Amino acid sequence: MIALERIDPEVAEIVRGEQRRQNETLELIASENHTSRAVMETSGSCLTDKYAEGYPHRRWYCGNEHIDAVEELAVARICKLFGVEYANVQPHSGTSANIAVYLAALEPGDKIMGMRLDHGGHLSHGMKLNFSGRQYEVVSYGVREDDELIDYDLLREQALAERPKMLIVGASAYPRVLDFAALGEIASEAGCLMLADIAHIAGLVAAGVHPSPAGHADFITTTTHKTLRGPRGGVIMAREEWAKKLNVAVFPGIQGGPLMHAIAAKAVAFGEALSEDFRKYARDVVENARALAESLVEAGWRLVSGGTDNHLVLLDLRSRNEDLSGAEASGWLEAAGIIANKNGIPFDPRPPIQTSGIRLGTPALTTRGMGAEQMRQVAAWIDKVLSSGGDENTLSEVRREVGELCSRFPVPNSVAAEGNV
Ligand code: DSN
Repeated sequence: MIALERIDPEVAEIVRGEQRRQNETLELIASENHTSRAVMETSGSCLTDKYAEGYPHRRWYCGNEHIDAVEELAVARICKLFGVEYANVQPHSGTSANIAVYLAALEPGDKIMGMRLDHGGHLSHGMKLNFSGRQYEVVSYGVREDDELIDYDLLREQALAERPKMLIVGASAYPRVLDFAALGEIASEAGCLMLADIAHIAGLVAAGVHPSPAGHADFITTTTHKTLRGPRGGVIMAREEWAKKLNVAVFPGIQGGPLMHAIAAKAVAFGEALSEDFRKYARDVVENARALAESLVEAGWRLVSGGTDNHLVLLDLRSRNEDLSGAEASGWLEAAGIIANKNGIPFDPRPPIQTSGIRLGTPALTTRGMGAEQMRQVAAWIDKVLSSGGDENTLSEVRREVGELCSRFPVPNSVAAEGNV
């Protein structure tokens, strides 16, 4: 940050502050992670200066030989990683990737069937205020009330009765395995297309720790910055037969110039995800989530669906304190240096701004090198904070202990990790 320090000390101080915050707190937001220095460097490279509307060797502007090379590399690497025929690495985000799929495969007013947002789905899967809920006719499926799992028989009946044009599967807060093979069969039986949005679990899928939708879904979309541990962005994958329609849907359909610094950083992250180290990382993410879940259950907290198969845990606060909301609990945790988000739980009596749950994820702590021992400690702190009634002394005491643990596990992309601060 030498130039930034000199030219704009005000912004430099803000960036340093954020880096300190990341280093000194525990990041348990399930959708966040810490990228490698290589991904970070590429994101901040000269590729940010280049306009490259179009696709490799078919650009609107000149001077794209290096840009073409990096986009082709990103595409080749992600196709290898997920075993797919086609990928478009230009979407700016996961939602942009979904918009492009809808634009390529649906007409306004077509029926889509996605998971309810309040049962763990995503805004772009048909939420009424989102473009997806306004542009298309939406039917939603959810989880069973008794075990909080997707009921595949019920989903099949609903799909056969509703005959949507597209079944959308994937979630932001579902702690269990998604059976893509069963979902693919349901989609075929109902005669509809299937989109698997694997934004949360992409890293686990890439590493073979979660079943893959490849071969079962017509379209796969993902973000690149969650368990996949790349820069912010999105990707679409499909069979080659969809290539032309999807390419046109992304550009010129919904985007202009691609963010080439982000695409180059995606290439770096996909290269990292192809390594044996990354496969171990993904296994550790899941083992850590299990260790966190088991310790929370031992402390008397109820988890949605009773536990986890993936990287996240949804804790039902009512199980120990009927009066504690997710909004209040996440505030106490933040004061203690534990960063998590309030999250609705299935059949939540509280509104989304309050919620009865908190969502906890292990991707970022696992990237810092933490293991089961640290997860048990983190669970003990969470239990202590949530049982404290918000007592300031307790929160400060935990905050100090959290700081000590953080200093032993610096964020890998930070200067602290290199011993420079
Ligand atoms: N905001 C993301 C999450 O936290 O899951 C989903 O887009």
